[in-house]
This record gives sequence, C-alpha cells and structure tokens, in this order.
Amino acid sequence: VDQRDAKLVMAHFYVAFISLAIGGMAGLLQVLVRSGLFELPAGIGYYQLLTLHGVVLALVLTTYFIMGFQIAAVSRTSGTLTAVQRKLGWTGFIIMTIGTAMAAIMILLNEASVLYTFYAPLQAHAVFYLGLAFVIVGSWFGSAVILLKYRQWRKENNKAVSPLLTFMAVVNSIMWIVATIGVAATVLLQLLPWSLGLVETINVGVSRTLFWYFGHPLVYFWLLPAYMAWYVIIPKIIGAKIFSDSLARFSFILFLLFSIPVGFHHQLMEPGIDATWKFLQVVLTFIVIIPSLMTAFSLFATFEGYGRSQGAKGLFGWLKKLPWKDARFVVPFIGMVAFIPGGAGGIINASNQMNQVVHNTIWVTGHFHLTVATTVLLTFFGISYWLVPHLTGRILTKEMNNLAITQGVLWFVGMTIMSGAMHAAGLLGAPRRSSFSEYGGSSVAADWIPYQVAQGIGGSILFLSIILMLYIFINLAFFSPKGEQDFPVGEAGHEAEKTPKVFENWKIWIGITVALILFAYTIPFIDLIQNAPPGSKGYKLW
Ligand code: HAS
Repeated sequence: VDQRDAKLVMAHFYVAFISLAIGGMAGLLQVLVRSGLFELPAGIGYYQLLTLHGVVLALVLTTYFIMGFQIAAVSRTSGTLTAVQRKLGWTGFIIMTIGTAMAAIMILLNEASVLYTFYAPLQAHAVFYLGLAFVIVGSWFGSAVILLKYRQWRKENNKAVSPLLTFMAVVNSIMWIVATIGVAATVLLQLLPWSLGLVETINVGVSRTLFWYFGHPLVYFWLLPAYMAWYVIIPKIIGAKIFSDSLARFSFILFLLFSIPVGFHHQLMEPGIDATWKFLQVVLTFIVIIPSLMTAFSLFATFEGYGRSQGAKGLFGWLKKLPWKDARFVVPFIGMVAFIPGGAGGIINASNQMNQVVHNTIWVTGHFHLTVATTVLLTFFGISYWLVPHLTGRILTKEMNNLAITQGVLWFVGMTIMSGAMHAAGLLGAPRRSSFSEYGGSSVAADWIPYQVAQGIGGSILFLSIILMLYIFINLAFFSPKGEQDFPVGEAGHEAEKTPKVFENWKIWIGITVALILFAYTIPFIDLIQNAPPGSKGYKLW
C-alpha cells in the first residue's frame, strides 16, 4: 500500500484502537458492576457507562477499522488512490471524527444515555443525534472512495472481472449505503426534531423499525470484512489457494440481497407489526444464513485441501498441518471457531418461538459477544498483526507474534467464561441491560448471581487481553524494527472455473435488493404510520 494511502488508513486505526481502550475499560467496569462486587464511583450512571461501552466499541471501533481496512484492501488490489479519492477519504475521516467527538461528549455529560441502539422512546441531547448524522455522512465519503476506485479500475481494465478483495469491499460499501439511509432517516426526520422540541411526540414503532432496517445489515457490515480476510487473506497465509472465487463472490452477493429485509427478527416481540410480515422476514433471515454456511464450507475445503496436499492422513489429520505458530492465522481461526456456536445462537434467536425465550435476556448479549466481539474482533486483530506493520514500514517480530497468540488465547478463555455464563443466565431469564439487583430477594434472581460473578471473571480476563492487544498495536505502529511486512492476498487455484461476469452486473443486484426491501417493508410501514398510537398528531412520523 502506498505511503500516502497508508497514512489515511492508519488515521482510521488510531481512532479504532483508542476506542478499544476506552470501550474496554467501560466493559470491565460494566461487568464488575453487574457481578455485584463493585459500585460505580463519582456519580457515573449505569446506562451512561453501558451507552459508552456499546457506542464506542460496536459503532466507533468497527466503523473506523472497516473504513481503514477497506481502503487498504482496495489500494492494495486495485492500485493507489488518486489525489481526489484520497482527499475524499480524509474529508470522510474528519467529518466522522467531528461527529464521534460530539456524540462522545454528550455521553460523557450524561446527556445521551440512550444505549448504542438509540431508538425512541429514549431521548438524547440534539448534539448527540447531530454527531451521529455526521458519522453517517462521513462514512458515505469513505464508501465513495471504494466505489470510485472500483469504477476507475474497471474502466482502465476493459471491464474485466475485478480483484476479489475490491469486489468484496464494493459489496460491503453498497450494503452500508443502502442500510444507513434508514438510520439517517430516523435521526434526521424524527429524533433530531423531537430532541430540539420542534415536535412533541414521534412514532416510536417507526423509529425502531427504521433503526433495525439499518441495525441488522450493520452486523453484516461488521462481518463481511472478516469474511474478506477469511476468503482471500487466510489462504495465502497458510500457503493454500482460494477455494473458489465465484463461490466467494456469490456469498457476498447473497449478503447484499438478504441482509437488509430482515430487521423484524429484532422486533418479533413488538406490537404494531403484523405476524405475516414478521414471518416473511424470519424466512428471509434463514436465507441470509446460507452465505455463512457457504463460507464455512469453503473454509473447511481450503483447510482440508491444503492439509491433504501436505500429506495429511485420516479424517482430521489436515488440522495438524495448519500453521499453529503464526498469529496471523491462529487469532482469526479462534474467531472462526467462535462463530460456530455464535451462528447457532443466531439461528435460535431468529426462530420465532425460541425468540420468546431469549429476547431481552442476557443470552442476546452472549450471542453478540461471540459474533461481533469475538469472531469479528479477533479477525480484525489478526489483520492488524500484519497490516499495521505493513503500513508503518515495520515487521511483526517473532516475539510480538507469540504475544499475539497469547492475546488470542486469553480472549478465547475470557470470552468462553463470560459469554457462556451470559447464555446460561439468559436461559434462566436474567434480563440484559440491567444493573445488579437481587430483585427483592427473588429466588429466581438469586440463581443468576453465580453466572454474573463468572461474567466478571471472564470480563477481567478479556480486559487483560485488550491491554495486550493495545501493547502490540503500539509496538507495531511505533517501535517494531523497520522492514517490509507482506500484505497477503490469495489467488484462486489453476483448476478453478472462470468467474462469471454477472456478479458485477450491479443493475441486477441493486435492483433485486431494492425490490426485496420494498416487498418486506412497504406494507408494514404503512401499517405503522396509519396505526400510530392515539395522541400522535399530524404527520404520523411524529
Ligand atoms: Fe445476531 C441479535 C440472529 C449473526 C450481532 N446479533 C444480535 C445483536 C447483535 C448481533 C449485536 O434473529 C443484538 C442487537 C441488540 O442489541 O438488540 N444473528 C442472527 C442470525 C445470524 C446472526 C440468524 N449477529 C450475527 C453476526 C453478528 C450479530 C454475524 C455480528 C457480527 N441476532 C439474531 C437475532 C437477534 C440477534 C434474531 C435478535 C435477538 C433478540 O431477540 O433481541 C446468522 O448470520 C448466523 C449465521 C452463522 C452461521 C455460522 C457459520 C460458521 C462459520 C465458521 C466456520 C468455522 C471454521 C473453523 C471453518 C451459520 C462461517 C474451523 C473449525 C474447526 C473446529 C476445525
């Protein structure tokens, strides 16, 4: 990656890792408070802390890391950014950072303790919503960089099939732009006027529906960069070929089509949405599981194929041939393993009847700590271990490599304890998003306490792992020996079939995406607006 692009990427990474430090600290306090062993000092509110933890880690860290990584991936595979593209990238970075600072200040002032999902009826200070609007708009600039570079590459290469990593970044950027329209709409049309006092009430159902229209694709916006690394980078690291370029592209297209019209699976317990539409979106949710199953298949095929090519014998002998001493492989691999129970938990959540058991319990928190906070995050850490030194002109030393493996293993241990306890307590009915309480001596609540203590122990181990990660990051960014660290990009095997051009016929894919969204959302929206609760006046968004 060209030095000028590297600077832009590193700017994103600095914010991401500062967020990790702040969010990790908030997470530690969080889990200790819930265990009943600790009380928050200096008038810090439980929901203030929870909002900080969620916003900084789930929204800020992820968005900055992904924007940075995608720019690096496109610059590496489709060529250095033009001056205009780089300027656009910096503009987006600055707008996002102003927005992040605005939102963060409001959270610190306890003026925006509305949780990372920030939909109504909780209300924050207008500056918080304005800040969010800035973050969204800034991220559109970052996405535009990816799309412009892609268009330039295609023009210069006679519309040939684009490099796989670039193609994947394009899919994720298109999905992001379509999805963020929903959250931009609720922020600008509902939450902002409401918090400014311009309207007295807003339609809560609409606000939640617009949020989840964005909120579910948001989780795939996090996941797809991890899949980019799994499909394209991991094969190169282990010395194998990409299993199938076409399969990888097809799974990304399926994510584009089916990530968005599924938000109702977060609203299965909510009134105001007819069961028919919930049913439809549950069916679509089960379709969006397919590309993940394809990914699992493809990874197993890559690993097994490689192991056997190295002479592995027996059913699982290939596992022994994988590079267990290379942090660039081991850390994301732990993330992959976590996605097996994480994904299974998601399938349970999505099953209408079972959702009634787990909804709003701490089971859901356990689910997303396996998915985003392990699968995705460990893959991002695994990427950082080679990408940061690549960008700063340094190398990942053997010593740092071993420390990185320790970091991944510590995370695995801490998360197994914390997330395992969350899943178990959730099944016993423990609510999510609540501070420590004995609920007036309730015997049911007493059963949750040992699990909460276990969460405290697991969370503390996770915090150690975060400290280790930050130490390695600082080392790779500033102190590691100078040298050239490779940016690994895999290639498809010679026997692979030619990739069909239809994957880049965006008119078809964006057309179907829009059609599916309209199909899944139009009538429920009309219902929500027409059946607005009594008392809402005038235009029924309010
Ligand atoms: Fe989820 C709630 C359903 C995936 C994140 N999810 C959440 C929330 C978050 C989140 C943050 O239907 C909470 C939101 C809130 O605050 O309220 N989720 C699903 C489904 C999937 C899923 C069906 N979720 C994710 C991913 C996330 C994420 C990914 C973040 C990155 N989720 C739900 C539902 C709810 C929900 C409901 C609402 C619950 C409620 O009631 O509130 C699927 O995409 C999962 C498919 C995944 C698989 C796994 C494939 C496995 C792979 C690994 C292969 C491993 C290898 C390693 C090769 C089918 C690809 C080799 C291993 C060896 C052992 C050798």
